[in-house]
Amino acid sequence: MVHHETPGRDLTDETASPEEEDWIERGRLLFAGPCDFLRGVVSLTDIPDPDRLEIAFAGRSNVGKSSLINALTGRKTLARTSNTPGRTQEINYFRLGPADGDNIFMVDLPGYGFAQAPKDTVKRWTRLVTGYLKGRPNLRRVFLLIDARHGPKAVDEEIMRDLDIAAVSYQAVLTKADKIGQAELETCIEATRETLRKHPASHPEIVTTSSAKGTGLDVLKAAIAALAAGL
Ligand SMILES: Nc1nc2c(ncn2[C@@H]2O[C@H](COP(=O)(O)OP(=O)(O)OP(=O)(O)O)[C@@H](O)[C@H]2O)c(=O)[nH]1
Ligand SMILES: [Mg+2]
Repeated sequence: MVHHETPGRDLTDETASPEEEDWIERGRLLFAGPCDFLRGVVSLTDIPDPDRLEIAFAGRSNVGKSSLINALTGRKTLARTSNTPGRTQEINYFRLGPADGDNIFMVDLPGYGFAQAPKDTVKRWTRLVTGYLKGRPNLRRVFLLIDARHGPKAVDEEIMRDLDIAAVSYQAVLTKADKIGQAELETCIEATRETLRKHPASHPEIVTTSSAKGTGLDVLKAAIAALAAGL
């Protein structure tokens, strides 16, 4: 599938190829179907069996992981969100697709890099998240969320290094694009591209999103549908 990085470009417009349009439609259907919360995991010993394909949303605390899951599924309260960083404290498992048919695990991770939390808490979350990211055999892709206002930070690069070493594929997703102008957005895309160049396991295409405005959701859904189809 060919993606384009033009900010805010809608792949359903006249420049989308029939193949792209097909994936957009498959993504729409996938996310129009059931998505159920399965369980929150606080210890890797409680993690579900890796018996199906899995994708995960990772990123710094408050970047918008849970909001993006809600926006993708069109359900405002599926994943809990908050203004206060550190909202998600567990590895939350969602089943995307019918319970009795083909489905995948979609995972909402606790954020990393939350400096204000107590040291022990930060350690526990970091251990949980990095342990998960390095040791999940069915993890097909990590969507690494980056706040479009700030661009990639040192902690994001640490996670990228972990994923490179573990050979886990990941793709950068810029969030909160509604909060900045076009020029700032382009600067952020360029900075992100520059960072990704240094990281072999990264997917070269960057998806720009806004959960608030719905920007880029169709592109992300299409990418997930393609992964779910085994591509
Ligand atoms: N304007 C705007 N605000 C957003 C967007 N996405 C998330 N937010 C806000 O950002 C804050 C954090 O969102 P969450 O989805 O809870 O972030 P998170 O990454 O899950 O945070 P943790 O669970 O703490 O790691 C909330 O106040 C959201 O309303 C967006 O696309 N646009
Ligand atoms: Mg969250």
